[in-house]
Amino acid sequence: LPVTDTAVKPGGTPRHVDTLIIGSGFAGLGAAIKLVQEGKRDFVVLERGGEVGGTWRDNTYPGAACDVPSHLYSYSFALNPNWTRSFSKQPEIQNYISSVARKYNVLDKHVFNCDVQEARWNEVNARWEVQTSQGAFTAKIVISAVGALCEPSLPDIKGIDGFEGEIFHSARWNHDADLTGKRIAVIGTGASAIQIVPQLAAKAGRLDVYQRTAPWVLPRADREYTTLEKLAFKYVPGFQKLSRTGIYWMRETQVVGLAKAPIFMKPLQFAAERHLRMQIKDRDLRKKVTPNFQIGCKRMLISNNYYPALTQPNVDLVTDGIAEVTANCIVDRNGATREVDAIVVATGFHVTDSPTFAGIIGKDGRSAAEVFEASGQQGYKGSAIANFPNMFFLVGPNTGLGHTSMVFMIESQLNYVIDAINTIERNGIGTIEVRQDAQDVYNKDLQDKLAQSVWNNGGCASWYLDKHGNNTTLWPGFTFQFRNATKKFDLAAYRSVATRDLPG
Ligand code: N01
Repeated sequence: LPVTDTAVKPGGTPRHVDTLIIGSGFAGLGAAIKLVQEGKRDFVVLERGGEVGGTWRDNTYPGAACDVPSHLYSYSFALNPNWTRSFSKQPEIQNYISSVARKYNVLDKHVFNCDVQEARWNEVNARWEVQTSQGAFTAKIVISAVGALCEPSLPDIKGIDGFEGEIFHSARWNHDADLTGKRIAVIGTGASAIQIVPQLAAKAGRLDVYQRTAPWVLPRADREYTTLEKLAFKYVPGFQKLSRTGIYWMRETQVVGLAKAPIFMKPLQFAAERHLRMQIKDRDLRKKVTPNFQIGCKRMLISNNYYPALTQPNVDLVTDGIAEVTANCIVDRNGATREVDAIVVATGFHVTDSPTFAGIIGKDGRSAAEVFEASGQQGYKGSAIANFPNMFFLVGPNTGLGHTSMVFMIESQLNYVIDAINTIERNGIGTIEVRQDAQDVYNKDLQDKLAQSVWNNGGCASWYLDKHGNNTTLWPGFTFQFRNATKKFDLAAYRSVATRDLPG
């Protein structure tokens, strides 16, 4: 993709835009498209990578694929009749996102390889001042669309920095490293790791999988679409929408069990237990991979080849914990030492403690990191946060999901944020900020609901919870309830100042 906007130079006069979008994954790209559709052209998208795609651009590890069916995991306004299989692989999803960016003609609004270092609210000028690796910008409105799963979390293990072999995070795969025949360790057994392990098992001389917590794994109903289905998706009116609606409701039924009544999760637990029994015959190994928490508490994983990979003669599941890494070995807590040539760190992301929070400085000079430290990561409808005027968040606090498509949530937020921007324009508003009391009431309700959920009570530690044990990431209801809540921008929940009344 071309870098089409190089108008900004370090040290030059800041470039001013009405709206500045940070990030161009599903959320930021969607915002750009919606702004254009509303006839708004005075905006820019700052993207630290070299192309659109966000997490789907970054996660190129072998086996990377989505665990939500593609016909649902796509924009409602850009359905893709050409998906080749039920659960698409990363290259196909990345191609889809790139093709949407081209089709809707928004690439010339992007500044690629542009790392946003700081966004600071200037109260006097009622502007955001944004410092980037490609110079300074100012904007009336900022839309933060950086995503929740974008900052790799590296394990704090003694000696790991001194490891002399190949070492990289799952989201920063080193494709130049030839791992064929090598002794490899994978740290972690989350959604990324269970896709990587079967691929590495097929090529490694020896593969050690370091498991801290055994995940629940369900069968993956993945298959290539038949020619007939492909034709139907393309040519039979309504077929694709029908399929999308079917998937939506099938997934949505899980909410009852996840958010309210764990008894409804029992059928899924039986399915997972059966899957384990069928795929692993060795009793000791089976015991090691049997989870010790309620299904759904952590992200439920789906795979048909993870358990079989663990049974391969060249694969060992290590559950003794890691005490230390040396120049060429991993030492477990029992003192056993395993030599390795490469370590794949599949240890997830900084979600509730993202380093990006430190670079957003709000109204009273406090950063988002400081605000969240004091009161937890709270927002209003996941889209606005008190203390951060004229800033909207996509995939903000409590908009995450453990069961279905994030694209649905993103599109709900897009409705809300675009309606907010139109409201600001229509009413001649200069600054707008969600009222603290509205945010507090909203969060009290969320937390009351989350208190009944399996995510909070299921006996696990997960990235859904922050360091205080609060669930600041997940939406606790049906996604159509979030869609309803974000249908219209509710100005009454905000405090605003008209442009004509601003001091400047
Ligand atoms: O990360 P994770 P992920 N020492 O945080 C372990 C989405 N996603 O990249 O469970 C040893 O889930 C940690 O152990 P524990 C999806 O939403 C989707 O896999 O904390 N181990 C865990 O096993 C997903 O939830 C798809 O005890 C350590 C693993 O590392 C999210 O991304 C594919 C450790 C981290 O798992 C993140 O998934 C991929 C340490 N110090 C990702 N620190 C699909 O759609 C952590 N661990 C298919």
